[in-house]
Amino acid sequence: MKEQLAKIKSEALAAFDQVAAPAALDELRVKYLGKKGELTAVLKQMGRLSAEERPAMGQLANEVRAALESAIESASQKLEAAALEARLKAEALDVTVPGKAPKLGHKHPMYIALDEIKNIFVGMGFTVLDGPEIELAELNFDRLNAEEGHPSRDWSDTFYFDQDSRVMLRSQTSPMQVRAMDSMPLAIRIIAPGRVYRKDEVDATHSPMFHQVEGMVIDKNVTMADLKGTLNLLAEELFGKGTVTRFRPHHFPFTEPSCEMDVQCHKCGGAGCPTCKGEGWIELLGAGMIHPNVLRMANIDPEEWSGWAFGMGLERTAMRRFKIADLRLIFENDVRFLEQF
Ligand code: 2NL
Repeated sequence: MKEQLAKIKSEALAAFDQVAAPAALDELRVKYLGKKGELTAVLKQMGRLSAEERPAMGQLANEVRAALESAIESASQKLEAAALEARLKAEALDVTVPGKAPKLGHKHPMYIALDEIKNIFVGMGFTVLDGPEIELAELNFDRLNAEEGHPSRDWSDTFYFDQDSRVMLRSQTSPMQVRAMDSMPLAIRIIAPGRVYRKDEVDATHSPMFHQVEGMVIDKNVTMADLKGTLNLLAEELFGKGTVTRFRPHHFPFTEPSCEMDVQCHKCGGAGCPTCKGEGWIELLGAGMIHPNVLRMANIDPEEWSGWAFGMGLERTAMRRFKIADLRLIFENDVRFLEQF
């Protein structure tokens, strides 16, 4: 029995010394110290010993058990330390490696142009408005004097949400000015930039979503001279001092009289070149004196108040400002393109 115990002890200690994983160590613990383990089996034979032999053998067995238990404990600690060491190695962090600079984006040329336009108007005392892109046809069309059957109200031109053509994606930012007339005390000086939607196919000059900025002034004794003076100033600020403009008669349902403003081609000085398609002039915006019907529908007395308004496409303005040839570049947002401005 003594030899059996000595053999178990030396075998077990050697095995514990070799063990490489916690699961294997646990298996060995069961093998030697478990209920059906080798040491337990030897202890079960103690009954066969004489009363004189038993205490010494019992003590020896206890010593072997204690030795195995402490060996298991130290093997387990060794495994834990090794696991920690391996983890520290695997998760090592080199704090001296240079950082990766985050890639910065670039301000979009159209927003550069819009910010210039905003600055020009804010400098003249205008307020910048923002508003919903999903609009009531009532505000987008009816309140702007666009009668039933006006071509822009057609389903082939406008994105409607419902069969009754009452809710739509705004086709211009003018509904913002209508809201302003309803909610702001007079006099009013505002601009309303934003996205607008029309059912156009994508090509070099068209997109179903584009941006506009509209502006409006309502005050007493406002005339076409105020319109021309303010818009000429806008042209000079955008395209340089001395920029020559011209106003051509036009028609909009919401203004009377209406006009379009051209700027003389900066490339050829009006002689005609590829930039202005041989015209000598480039169309910049549409404008006019606010139609009395539009004022009346907002409960503003056209005998007492008058005003002017304008609308311009932002993509086209940015394209002209930065000599961009294709509208699609404006929407692709390729940083290699954006970084040029
Ligand atoms: C264009 C022409 C224009 C307006 C927009 C406007 C708004 C109200 C009343 C009267 Cl609330 N007019 N806006 C006026 C004239 C022209 O836009 O060619 N836009 C791209």
